[in-house]
Amino acid sequence: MAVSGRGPYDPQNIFAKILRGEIPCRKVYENDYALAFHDIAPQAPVHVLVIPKGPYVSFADFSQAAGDAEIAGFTRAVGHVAGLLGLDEDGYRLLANMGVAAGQEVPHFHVHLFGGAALGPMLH
Ligand code: DGP
Repeated sequence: MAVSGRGPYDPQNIFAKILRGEIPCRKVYENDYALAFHDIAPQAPVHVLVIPKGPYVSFADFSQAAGDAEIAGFTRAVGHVAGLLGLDEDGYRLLANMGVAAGQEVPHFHVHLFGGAALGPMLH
């Protein structure tokens, strides 16, 4: 079910539990500020989620409240993961859903990274 992209951070959301190690994930990469892992319901041959380690619901939260080192660390993680997965040459898609209109399901800001095939015009 889609969640509001506004409001307080819920520390019981599923990605918070993954960050705390309470729920397993298939990790792709981690740095001080970000964790990347395979999506549980992939919509492309490669479908990875990259999440900041801090408590942000939306891109608005992240871009306003995170520190410069965190924004840099997260952004670099996204680019690094694309390279790690060998997607730089053929290309890939980044997507982030915010709030009800976009169908955001997990209220912890995250970027989807899709690749490994010719992608249609839109993916969730
Ligand atoms: P969004 O609609 O942008 O909030 O997408 C949330 C994504 O999170 C969705 O593609 C499925 C994925 N997801 C949900 N629960 C889990 C989980 O427990 N583990 C992993 N790896 N992915 C999950």
